[in-house]
This record gives sequence, C-alpha cells and structure tokens, in this order.
Amino acid sequence: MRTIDYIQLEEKYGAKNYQPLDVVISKAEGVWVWDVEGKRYLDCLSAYSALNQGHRHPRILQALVEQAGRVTLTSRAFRNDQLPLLEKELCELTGFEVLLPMNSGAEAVETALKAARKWGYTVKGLPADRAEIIVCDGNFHGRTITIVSFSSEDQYRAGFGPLTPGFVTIPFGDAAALEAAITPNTVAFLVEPLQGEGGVIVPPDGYLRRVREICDRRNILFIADEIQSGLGRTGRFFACDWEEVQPDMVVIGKALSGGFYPVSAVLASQEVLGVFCPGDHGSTFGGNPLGCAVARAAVQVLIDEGLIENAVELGSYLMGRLSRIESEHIKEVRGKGLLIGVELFPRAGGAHRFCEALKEQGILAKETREHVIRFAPPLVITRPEIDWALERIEAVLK
Ligand code: IF1
Repeated sequence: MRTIDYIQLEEKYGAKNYQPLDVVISKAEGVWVWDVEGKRYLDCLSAYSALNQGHRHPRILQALVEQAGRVTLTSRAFRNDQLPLLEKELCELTGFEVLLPMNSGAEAVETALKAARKWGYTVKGLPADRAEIIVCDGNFHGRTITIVSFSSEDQYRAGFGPLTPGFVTIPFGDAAALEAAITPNTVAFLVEPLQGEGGVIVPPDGYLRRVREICDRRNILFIADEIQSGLGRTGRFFACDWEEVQPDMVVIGKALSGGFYPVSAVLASQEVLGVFCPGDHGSTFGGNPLGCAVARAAVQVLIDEGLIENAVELGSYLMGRLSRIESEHIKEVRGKGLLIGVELFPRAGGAHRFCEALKEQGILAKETREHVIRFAPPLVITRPEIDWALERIEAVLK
C-alpha cells in the first residue's frame, strides 16, 4: 500500500477530528521518521514534545520489552513492583512529596482540578460547590468537557455544552490580573509556564515568581501544567525551574514516557494530594507497571544523557540562527530551549503552507495558531542535524 491508499482508508473509516499533513509514517529512529515510500524526514514536532528522548530510544524500548515480559497491568486493586519506584524516583528528583499517576495529559489536569477543589473544601474551608479556579486566556490543557469549558478557543467549546462552571479567565503573563481576580472562593490558579498552543508565548521575566508570591499570600494553589513545557523541553527539568519556583501541583505527561505509551502524573505535597481518600479518584490503567517501567527509563534517559543541557545549548543555537534569517515573512522568533515559535506576518498567508513546503524539503513541523511555525525537535538532536534543518528552513522562509 502507498501513501494515497492509507489516506483513502482513513478518509473512509476515520472520524475527521484532525487534518494531518499527508505523510504516512511507518518507521522512526531518533530524530528521523520515514514514510511508507521510504522518504526520510526530520521530526521537528516530536509529537508535541512527547518525544523529547527521540523516537524509540533504545533504553526505553528495552525497559518496555522487559516489563512486557513480566507483568503489564494489575489495576490499582492490587499493588505492583514498578509504581512505588516511579513514585520515589520522581519525588526525589523534583522535591515533591507525592505522585498520582494517570494516563493522558487531560486526565492528569482533571486530577489536579479535582484535588484543588477538594482542597478548597476540606483544607481551606470553602462552602460546598463554590470553588473557583483561575485560568489564562489562550490556555491549552486538553479536551475533556471540563477542560474545554475554560478554553478561550470558541471551536473547542462550541457544541459541547452544557459546560462546567467554576472557572475565571485572566490574561496570560499578567500577575496583577491574578491578584485582582482572586475572591474568597478562589482555590487555585492553573497556568502553563510557557504557552504552547497559544503560539509559543513566553511570559515576562519574574512572572512565575510573582504568581508564587501571590498564591502564598492569598492562600490559593499554584498549579503548573508542565505537560508540554516540562521534562527538559525548555532547558530545565520543569520550565518553572527557570525562575526557581516550586508550584503546589505540577502536571506532567507526554515525554514522561518518551513517546512509547501514555503516562501522566500529578506531583504535589501530602497536604494537597492527601485530600484524596480511597475511592475518590482513579483509573484502570493509571500507575500500571508497564507505563511505570517506561516512565522510569524515560526520566533516567533525560538525566543520564544530558538532554536537558542539550536543549539549552542547541536551543539557543537554533533560536539564534532562526532569528538571523532575513525573510520578509518573519515577524518574531521566540521560545525557550528547544521549544521555538517563528511567527509570520499575516501577509505571508498563514503558517500552514510553509509547513507543507518544509515537508517537501524533508522537515516535519506544524503550525500553531494561524501564523506560528513551531520547531520542537527531539532533545537528542545534534548540531549537524540542526544545520541540515536550518539550510532547508532558510530556503523555505526566504
Ligand atoms: C492534540 C496543542 C500542543 C498540552 C498541555 C495538557 C495537554 C496538552 C500544556 C493534554 C496537549 C496537545 C495535544 C495535541 C495537540 C497538543 C498541543 F497544539 F494543542 F496545544 F502540544 F501544543 N496540557 N497538547 O499541551 O494532553 O490529553 O493530549 O495527553 O492533538 O490535541 P493529552
């Protein structure tokens, strides 16, 4: 079967909730993927940062295969010998006290929202059903009905009501707006330390520190969604580490499994996650031994192979080179580490056609919002590979 055959099958039998680039990938290794015709592409999306360790990292693959040969699923009705080790290793690495494992990013965000609400009622002492959670304009936290209820994208909400109440939206990057939005019923502030879908938006310096200070003073929980920005992507383990800030809850996913398997988690203090009693919350697959073994290896690879340092070094190299491209189309280049957005002027006709042109050149990238091309290659990328990509990116943008 050829590319067109697969596309036709999907057209016929698949729900149309995506409009992918027409490349059918059948093989991958490191930063490279191959389509069914054997054409090679450099992956500059990394499955939205789920592949920080590169495709099919051999150590994670080995952990997956070995664990699959022992036990894959117990459910949380019984214990398994991987979850306690993942809990210990991640807590020791990040300085949090407890971990709650889930599968998708959206589920982990939901978990954090549930914990924050229950914390509001049981610890802060709010009257029943009054909890408010503050979120940011331009946010992306997933696709469940509750999460899209506070999306600022009309398309994400339209047709899916009735929506979940209890959310208040403020501008991103504006600490004064947070201060002003807090009421006696506010339990938490949920924020991406750097907005991905919002168009790779980096907040002003000191923003996260001010958020930390406000949340402390007003007794509300600071929840950081590090699903995309975490696990080394921006050049620190968490993007919050750039400002040496410890949120009350951190939500992680994506690269937590190096792209092998959906694994997500919430990290927090005992005071916060301690609000959950047996029966309050759970998941059939959350914390399963296969996912935990994969996640343990995926985190270890980031540390052992210096991938976070690589993100700093090659991120600033790529950003510098992109910033120096002389193109009438480029409005701004921004980002942190290896999460970089190139914003084009509206007159360039939209980022999508540039992504199509990059694909022809052997580079897979995806637009975010209408005018931003996102470059987020796996953190295992090397400088020669970046130079290879830059040659083609320069050609396309000029
Ligand atoms: C899709 C965007 C990226 C996330 C943050 C939670 C989740 C995500 C900060 C939910 C997921 C994805 C999902 C993907 C597109 C994508 C995305 F463009 F939509 F915004 F990465 F930039 N928090 N992000 O970025 O995690 O439930 O998907 O595991 O196709 O929707 P999930």
